[in-house]
Amino acid sequence: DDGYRLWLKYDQLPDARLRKAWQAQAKGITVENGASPTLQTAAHELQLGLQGLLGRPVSVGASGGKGRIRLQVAADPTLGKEGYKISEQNGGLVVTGPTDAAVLYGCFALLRHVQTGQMPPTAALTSQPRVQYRMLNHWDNPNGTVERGYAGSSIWKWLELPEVIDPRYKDYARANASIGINGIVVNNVNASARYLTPEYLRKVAAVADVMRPYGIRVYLSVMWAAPKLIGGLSTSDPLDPKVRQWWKARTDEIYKTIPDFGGFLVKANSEGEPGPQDYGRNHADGANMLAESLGQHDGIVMWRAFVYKANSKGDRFKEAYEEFKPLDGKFAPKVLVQVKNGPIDFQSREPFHPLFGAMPRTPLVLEVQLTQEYLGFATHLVYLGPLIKECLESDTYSQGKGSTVAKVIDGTLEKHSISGIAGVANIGSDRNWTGHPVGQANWYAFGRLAWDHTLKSDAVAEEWTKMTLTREPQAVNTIAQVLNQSRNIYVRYTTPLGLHHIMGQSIHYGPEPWLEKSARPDWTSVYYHKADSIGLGFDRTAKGSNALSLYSPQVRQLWGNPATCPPDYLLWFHHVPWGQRLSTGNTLWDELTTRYYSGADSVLWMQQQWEQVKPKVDPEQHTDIASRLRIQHREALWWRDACVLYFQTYAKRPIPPSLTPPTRPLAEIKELVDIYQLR
Ligand code: BDP
Repeated sequence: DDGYRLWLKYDQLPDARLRKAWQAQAKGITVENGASPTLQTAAHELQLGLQGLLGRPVSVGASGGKGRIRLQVAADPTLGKEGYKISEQNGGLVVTGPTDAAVLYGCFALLRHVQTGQMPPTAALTSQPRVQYRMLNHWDNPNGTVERGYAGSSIWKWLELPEVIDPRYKDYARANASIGINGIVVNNVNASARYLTPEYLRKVAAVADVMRPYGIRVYLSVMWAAPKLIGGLSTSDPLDPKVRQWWKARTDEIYKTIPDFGGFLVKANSEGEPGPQDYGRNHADGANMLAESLGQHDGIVMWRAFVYKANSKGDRFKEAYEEFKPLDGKFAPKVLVQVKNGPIDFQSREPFHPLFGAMPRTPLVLEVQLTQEYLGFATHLVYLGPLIKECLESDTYSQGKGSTVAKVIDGTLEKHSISGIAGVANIGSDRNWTGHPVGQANWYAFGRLAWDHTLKSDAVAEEWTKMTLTREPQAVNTIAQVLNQSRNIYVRYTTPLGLHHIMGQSIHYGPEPWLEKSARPDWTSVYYHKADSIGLGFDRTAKGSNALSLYSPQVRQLWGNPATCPPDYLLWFHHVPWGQRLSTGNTLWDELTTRYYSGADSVLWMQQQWEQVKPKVDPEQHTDIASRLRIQHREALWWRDACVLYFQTYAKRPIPPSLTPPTRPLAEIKELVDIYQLR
């Protein structure tokens, strides 16, 4: 098994009783209400899946009859626009939904039900998405490279499009539709203006044609300076009438080429990208101009809040908040502001971004990263379900207890009519799509949680495992446990207790806590960990940068006191003396070293668990993951030794006697980093 089929594996159900029960219910598929491309797709997907799972032909047609599954588009106010219902009517199953796409989602849900070994439902199964725009963001470039992509090159073959349609595009669409993703931004946020040229729009349109039957709309990241770069104008000032006119004409052109175009994603005035501030305007001026250019078209603007000024003397943690909070209420109705889960940048654990709950008048999109930029690329096994859930469940207290990030972004807290969530894709041209086979679980979990953020991440892990790796209950259990622990394990051997941003410069791989100089101070490690002879950690209380003041009083109170601050966030907010006793009973130094050691040891535990399931998993997949786990252990030791020895130069304390001190000196490890970074 080379992993290409992802979780859409429809191998025959081993349980004959189950097969029989389903066979009686699924003799054929009847499509009512004509045959739009999406309904046809739904019927075809259901047919494909059922034939595989049940091991016999399933016909598709317009006629009825006993034992056939009926697909039916029917108004149902309880289902929203995209919700589905699978129920029994007159002895047969009916998949209904108010739109074609809803029926498609219902078909995939039905397949999931069968594939995870459940009997035909006795009560109706209904579900509707809690978030409206469920987006994958590709950071893919015209030349086929992928920014922070670790699974080969881009799946989009721009040079060959629009004539050559790689069959992968359709398989990609199927996978996304099966988990409810309904929008894709095809290009990098560090955008090339090229995508707005007629030549490229034709290419993007060809991709959109493949996505459309699967209910997926295509979006573009835009380069702010496009009017200058490709429009021949002398400015990109959003308030300049010529610039406005240029965008309006461009947008109309886009909709002529792609009638269901979704809209724009914008990174502006961030990390050197141009933006409205270059002309003395603000983010709202820029976003509103683009929203205006969309006119009557059914499109949106997602404006990113990932900004931090060059040469800032402050704390990077606060910068997006300081720039965006004052703009709350100033954005046009079609604008959503897209905010990363945490205030710095996709670290292995971050407190939730203080903008959540702080911009009640603006719909906020939660952006999470599936590509593991700071989480071991495609080498380390890290299941991100728990990370995503941790953010969604964080309580902002913005309207009292229970004002979770989930309720902020699904629009229920502030009663917004539009809502969105975005995952930065981890997909590439590798045969198995994601490099690490478990990367597929992150794509999967994102989609499932985007649809319904109340799902439990461990239940999603189990579901994915059953659909992808094995159906044997004991093995499913073992693998799901590994998945569920994996993120905490990664945090322990890299950045325990709230350490952050101490990784290798630029590449963002491996440890480099000693990094003191970079193009900007907030790209170094020492900026964040602040190790000295007294202790470790970034004081963000009122005595320090006071970033804590950006949160609601309840959050501030909890995190602002080192005694009540959860150990996982401790060094995010406090400079803690090495000898300070923590709630765990250990001193900071002992706790830190113990976590580094137990994290690295836990990778051995993961290896043992993986060995146990060997007879139950495809051999090719098993070997691949086992090999990657060996790298992971070697690199966990690298992180452990690097960090323990480096911080020891400040703490000047012995490694606790229960742990075996590293055998290699710090100097040797520093050289290792140089080799990795090819410096
Ligand atoms: C950082 C990445 C950088 C991205 C940037 C972003 O290092 O490559 O361009 O985020 O999100 O994580 O814009």
